[in-house]
Order: sequence, then C-alpha cells, then structure tokens
Amino acid sequence: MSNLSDGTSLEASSKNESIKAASNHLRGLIKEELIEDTPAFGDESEQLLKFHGIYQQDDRDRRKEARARGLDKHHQLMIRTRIPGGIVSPEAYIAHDEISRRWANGTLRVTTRQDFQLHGVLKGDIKKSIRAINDSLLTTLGGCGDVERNIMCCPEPLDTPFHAEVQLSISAMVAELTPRTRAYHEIWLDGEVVKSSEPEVEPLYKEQYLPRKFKTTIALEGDNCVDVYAHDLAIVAMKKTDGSLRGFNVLVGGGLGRTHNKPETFVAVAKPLAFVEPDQIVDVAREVVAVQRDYGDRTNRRHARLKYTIAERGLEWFRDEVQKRLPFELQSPEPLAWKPVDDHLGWHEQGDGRLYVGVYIENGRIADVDGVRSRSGLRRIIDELRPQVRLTAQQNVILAGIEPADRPRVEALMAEYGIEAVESIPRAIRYAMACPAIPTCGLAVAEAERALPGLIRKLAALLDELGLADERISFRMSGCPNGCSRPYLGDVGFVGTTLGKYDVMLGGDFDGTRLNRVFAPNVPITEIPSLLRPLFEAFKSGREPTEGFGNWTERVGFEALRETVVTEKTA
Ligand code: SRM
Ligand code: SF4
Repeated sequence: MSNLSDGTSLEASSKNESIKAASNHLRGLIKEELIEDTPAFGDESEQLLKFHGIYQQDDRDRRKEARARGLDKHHQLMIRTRIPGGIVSPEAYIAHDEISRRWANGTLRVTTRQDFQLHGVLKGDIKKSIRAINDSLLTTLGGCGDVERNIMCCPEPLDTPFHAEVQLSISAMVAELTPRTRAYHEIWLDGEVVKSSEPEVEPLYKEQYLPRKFKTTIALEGDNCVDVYAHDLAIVAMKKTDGSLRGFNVLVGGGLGRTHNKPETFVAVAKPLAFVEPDQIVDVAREVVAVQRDYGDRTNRRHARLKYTIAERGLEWFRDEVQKRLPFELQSPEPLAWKPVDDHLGWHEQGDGRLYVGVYIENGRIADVDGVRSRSGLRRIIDELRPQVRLTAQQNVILAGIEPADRPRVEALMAEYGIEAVESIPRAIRYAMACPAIPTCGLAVAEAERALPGLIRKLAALLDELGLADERISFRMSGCPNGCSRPYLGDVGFVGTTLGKYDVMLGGDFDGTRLNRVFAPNVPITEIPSLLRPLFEAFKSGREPTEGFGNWTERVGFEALRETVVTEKTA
C-alpha cells in the first residue's frame, strides 16, 4: 500500500489527495489541456485549477435547453482574484473592469471575503484574463484550493500607525503563507520552466498541500466587520492606550459549511486560543496552518476543516501542538468586546485630510442593471479621480483618498449613474447579503443573489410599515447550506433547501458573535414575509429599548416565537 506524506494510505485518502500528490506542485496537465481545442478541462485539472483561482462551472440557466438539443453543458470558468485586506489599486480595478467586459459576463462580483470574482470566462480567454490580472499586480494563485485563502482585514482606510502596523503584519503573513510553486508562472505567465538540479520545495504545503481550504481574517479591536467567528484562524489586532499595536488575540476553528442531513457536518464559531506579540503573529499563523496540515482529515473532505480537527482532538491539544513548534510562549487569550459592527458605508474622514466613501453594491454585483449603473459609474469615478479601492466583507466598495474638493464631483457622478447614497437605502437592504448561487454555482439547490432582491424589498416595506425601518437587522441568504454569505451569523438567515424554499434561521445577532438556528424549515420564499410579520410586531412591542432583533429572538426563545406565529395564523 503506498503512502502519502502524512502517513495516510493513498487508498484511504480522498481522491483529491492523490490528485494533489501526483500533480508536481499543482501542474498536473493544466498546461497541456489549456492548448487543446476543447471547451472544458478534464476532471483532475478541474480540481487543480482551483489552486490557481479558477473554478470550472457551467451556465445552469442553459442546461435544460442544452439537454433538449442534445448538446453538452455550456462550460465556463469563474476567476477569483485574491485581494489581501480587500485593497485594490485604481489600475487593478480598471484591469478587472476591462476583463469583465472583454472576456467575462460583463459584471464584477465583490465577494464576502474581499475578493473579486469574474464569471462566464471561456477556456480560450482564460490565459489572457489571468495575465491581465497579474499585469495589474494582483494574483489569483490561492484564490481557491486547499491552501491559505485570501487574508481578510477590516478595510477602513484610516491613516493611523495602528492601521499601518496591522497592514505590515498582513503583508508578512501573505508572503509566508502563499504557495511557492512556480507552476502558476509557468502555466499562465509563460514563465520559464526552470531546470534545476535542486527539486522545487513547498516548505509549508509539502507535496499535498492542506487537507482542505483554510481561511484567515484580521479584525481591528472592537469592530467585527470581517466576521471573525466564521474563520479557521481569526486574529484580532489589539491597541495600546496610545493607539499603537499591542498584539493580537488569536482564535481558531470557525467554519460555516455543513451538508443537509449529514449531522457529522456542522457549523462552528472560532474559539480563543492565545494572545501574541506583534512580531510573533507570522510564526503563529504558519504553525496553526502546519498543525492542520499534519492532523486534518485527509480521508473525508466533508470532515477536513480545522473545526473538525479541534472538535475531535480538543482545543487544549491543539494549543499544545502549536506551542511545541514555537520558540516563544503563547500567552492566554484576552477577553474580546465588540462595538456595533460598522459597514464603513457613506462619507468619512481618513485622518490625513482626505475622505473615503463606502458605496453600497447590492449582493456585491457590480453591474449595469436598469437605473443602477454601478459598473459604468464606478469606472468613470475611478478613471477620473483615481481613488484607491477597498472591498468590504459585506460585498461593498470603498473609494479612498478623495480630496474634500472632489466630493461634490463624486456625488454628482454617483447620482448620474444611479448609485444611491447610503442614507437613502433602506437599512434592511443595506445590511443584506446573498451568495451567487444559480446560475453559476454548481452546488446551489436554490436561488440566492437573484431571489433576495425581491424578498428583501418586501421585508424592508414591512419593517417600514411597522415603524421599524431604522432597525439594524441583518438578513443573509445562501443557495445551499455551505453558508457562503455567512447566513448562520446574521440576525436572520435564509438557507436554501430546494428551489424556492429556505430554512429560516433565527437567534443570531447583528454583530456576528452567535450562531443562529433553524426556526422554520423549508419555508416557501413567498411565505417568508408572513412568517416574519408577527415576529416583527412582537419585537416592536416586547423588546428592551436598545435590543436588536436577533438578541430579542434569542431572549424570548423559539417556543414563545412559535406561539406568536401560531396565534397570528389562527387569529
Ligand atoms: Fe463559498 C464553495 C462562492 C465565501 C463556504 N463558494 C463555493 C463555490 C466555489 C462553489 C463550488 O465549490 O463549486 C462558490 C462559487 C459560486 C459562484 O458561482 O461564484 C462559492 N464563497 C463564495 C462567495 C463568492 C460568496 C459570496 O457571496 O461572496 C465567497 C467567496 C469568498 C472568497 O473570496 O474567497 C464565498 N464560502 C464563503 C464563506 C464565507 C467566509 O468564508 O467568510 C463560507 C463559509 C465559511 C467557511 O468556509 O466555513 C463558504 N464555499 C463554502 C463551502 C463549504 C466549506 C465547508 O467547510 O464545508 C463550499 C463548498 C466546498 O468547499 O466544498 C463553498
Ligand atoms: Fe454556492 Fe452554496 Fe456557496 Fe451559495 S452557499 S455560493 S449556493 S456553495
């Protein structure tokens, strides 16, 4: 029986483990298949492409027609650019906008992890697209795949030593955790195939990379805008009294993916592990990843995230294992306190005399649709004023470094292109998120991005009618239980179960500190407003003065909430 580098037998390991092990550091046959005159890559390349930031998909809207006409699926690719902290130069924004028009479906998608996604790219255009992204000094390497994914950070562009110090830590972590393989350059950028007597080494990832994806985020003390608790590795930057960086609280083992009817898969919030000094964070991040590399489950991909390793072996075991590999002592984690989450929308001062404006983008889709032409509008503003762009974890866009004298011009352009100022957007809409789901996501069992706009407008109207329009309530929808829009960490989650139906989840909170639970399973989307109406009414009359909707549902309890719903139905 042959063995993989972690000692697991090849036969017992998941199929992906063999593909990775045999791929020669993610090369496989991608380069060969790229030049074949076929619309799609083969199955093994499909798995390896993810590490290069590319997903092979098909247009699900066209499946039925293709089947009826005896044709193959309409194959297309999705590209995910990895954008640490969501920081995009104006040149890189323009490059992505160009690619979206020339080779993708004419839209740009801001993701819940501060990346860009381009959908609908054909195989023949993929190399040009990846090249253009690299020319703009960004990369798609590690956008997906079993490696450290994009490292997120609060995107608020404040000019303080604290922000600058955190930024340096992110850059150092990115450098340490990015795969070293030259495959990416060889395949996409026509890099020279270096013939060396020394074998190529992946010091952290070795031959098989990680058992599964690995996600890291950095929050700034007090502001959980990056949804800390959803992450494998969550880092909270803590301040000294003089405002400089004091160190980092480190949490581990969060993850939201689960599978319907598979109780061995579950949602988990990250748990406090340690406090570390600023110059220790890179080593800690690397060793946390290394422990998961060595002990994560390589036999079952549904059970391979860090949350399962920790659930089975215990947090104490995990801490000891990380500690063993470090030359310094981990300190005890400090208590965390959160202020209300700030989505950083609207106009603000940066602290250097300039301004930033957070622009609302519905479900992260930068497009020209009906009266709202955010794609053309943002492009015009960026072409003309060259602001730095920052992507938020709520799928919105920040334009930074704007001179106060230019504010009227930005406002005029926003108005010209139908991009609403945040003050005029109903709060329910402003705080809502949906994942892409159908037609691009192959795992979707229900609509999300295309279904939420209709539903959220009904809910916003309902809240308005009840005098609750000013409430901060987060509604998050996903087209399957994988939880890409983090529906389990909102006040209200809608998790698709089948076409047109959703589990309605309650009991979470606006600040993303607590998981919600299924309140009503399999609710037809058309019935969601009438399910929630009596709850909103009871919230209005029974809440404590500053209590949020999610906290109220948790305090009152599901039994009482269900009675409220039943009473309304029989009334
Ligand atoms: Fe996700 C898979 C979209 C954030 C959990 N996710 C997918 C894929 C790639 C479908 C696939 O594997 O074929 C989706 C592509 C859809 C499309 O057509 O674009 C997809 N995930 C997204 C994005 C674009 C949703 C969005 O609305 O922005 C987000 C991209 C983030 C990024 O830039 O890297 C996205 N995905 C998340 C999050 C949220 C987060 O990380 O903060 C989660 C929950 C947290 C977590 O990972 O536990 C998430 N995505 C998943 C899972 C479940 C993983 C698991 O542990 O079980 C899958 C399925 C899988 O990996 O097998 C998945
Ligand atoms: Fe696809 Fe499910 Fe993620 Fe939505 S939550 S993008 S449907 S995998």
